[in-house]
Amino acid sequence: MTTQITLSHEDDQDNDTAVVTKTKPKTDKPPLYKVMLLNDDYTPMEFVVHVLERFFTINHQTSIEIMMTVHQKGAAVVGVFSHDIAETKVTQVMDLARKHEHPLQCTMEKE
Ligand code: TYC
Repeated sequence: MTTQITLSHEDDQDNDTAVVTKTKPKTDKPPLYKVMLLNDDYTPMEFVVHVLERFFTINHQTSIEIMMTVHQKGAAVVGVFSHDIAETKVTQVMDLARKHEHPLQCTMEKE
């Protein structure tokens, strides 16, 4: 992104019109995405715990707690990642759920 600045009359020594072009440093951080698990009535609790341990590297006790939060509240954020990593996690969860014929839903959303 560039910004053009037209100098005011006082700054313009030769009473000409000067244009300065600045280049903005590219420091914008990449956006992050929340990955969420949604509750349903059929996916076994043990399967959800397994998914959290396997794809999100969450320990057994914490996985049980997160699974119970989803079960009771309807949804929970299970991790925050770059766009590509979040997309991979969602695909991994959805593929395994489909393979086991569970209706588990995993979604991502910009933070
Ligand atoms: N509600 C499910 C049950 O009672 C368990 C469950 C938890 C399902 C979390 C999905 O993301 C989920 N078997």
